[in-house]
Amino acid sequence: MGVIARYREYLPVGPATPEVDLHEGSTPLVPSRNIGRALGLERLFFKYEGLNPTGSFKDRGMVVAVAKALEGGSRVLMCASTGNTSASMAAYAARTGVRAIVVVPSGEIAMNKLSQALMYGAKVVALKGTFDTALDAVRELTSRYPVALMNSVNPNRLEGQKTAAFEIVDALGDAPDYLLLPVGNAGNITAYWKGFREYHKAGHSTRLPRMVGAQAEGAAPIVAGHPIANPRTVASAIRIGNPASWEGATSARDESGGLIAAVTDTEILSAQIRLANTEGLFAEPASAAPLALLIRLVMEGKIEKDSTTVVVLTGSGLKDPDAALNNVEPPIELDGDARTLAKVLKL
Ligand code: AN7
Repeated sequence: MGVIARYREYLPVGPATPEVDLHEGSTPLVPSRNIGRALGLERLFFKYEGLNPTGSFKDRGMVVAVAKALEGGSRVLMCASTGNTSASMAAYAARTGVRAIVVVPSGEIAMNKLSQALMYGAKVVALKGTFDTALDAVRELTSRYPVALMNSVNPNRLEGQKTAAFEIVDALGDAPDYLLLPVGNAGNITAYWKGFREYHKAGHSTRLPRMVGAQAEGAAPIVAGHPIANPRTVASAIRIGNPASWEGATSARDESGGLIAAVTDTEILSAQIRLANTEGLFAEPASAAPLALLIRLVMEGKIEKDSTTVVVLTGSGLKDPDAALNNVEPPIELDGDARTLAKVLKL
């Protein structure tokens, strides 16, 4: 079952909305076995969004946005992307038989995300500049031509993405105390906050979480309080200098009593390895940013040890293996038999 079927009553869909479904959503809320204990946190969970059909949380919003675009008669879909949005849009466009055009910042997106968009049959344009340049161009074109804008400025994207908050409440029986996630274009933090509030209002939870957003230090416009012209970070998914949902992010932060802070690339990569090494969860660098922030906040004594904390792992580590492989030992190259192998391995 996809998110439209599961949460239909909370979504802007009706009898005229076409059925679209890649079995997105229903991702596991994995309890931490090791990091939580090491940090002294009793209840730490990972929302494992890398298990969505195209490997990121984007599928939740895309399925709704594509269904609504089809309902409205669109035949051409377009987005700007740091990679995951384009992969997701291309998949749902392929499934429903409409054209997909994606504009990505040239040389700035992970190869595996690009391969997804190409394999699903999208027309891919690598535009010189940043994600923000690409989004400006896409916004202009979609306002002038009969082409549907599929970035998260499309409200149907956020409607679908809010279902992740519902799932967390359904799994825990209540909202967590803290919800940590990466912030790039800021759609997801906006969507989660909307989801938690709606579900609370519907009586499914007794409380609301504090929303904690992580940006990368070289791409932290919301933390800095102004747009960043040339965002820099190893976490290419969140290499964004002027988030479209800026206001949504700061409202989520302020209304929930949360915070948005920046972590360094070193902290991101070390959190990424720790997550893979000690939990068996391989997430892409952007997804490790909120874990890096959590580690810091715990050290600073800013998270109560008995709190229920959820870290959203927004995308699969398989999306961007290059970023990870720079930080692990390469394979041992060996020409030999079992005996030499045993010796090298010190068995
Ligand atoms: C893995 O694909 O912006 O703050 O164009 O791929 O809602 O933007 C991706 C963003 C976090 C940030 N984690 O979410 C795109 C794109 C992963 C991501 C984010 C993205 P938003």
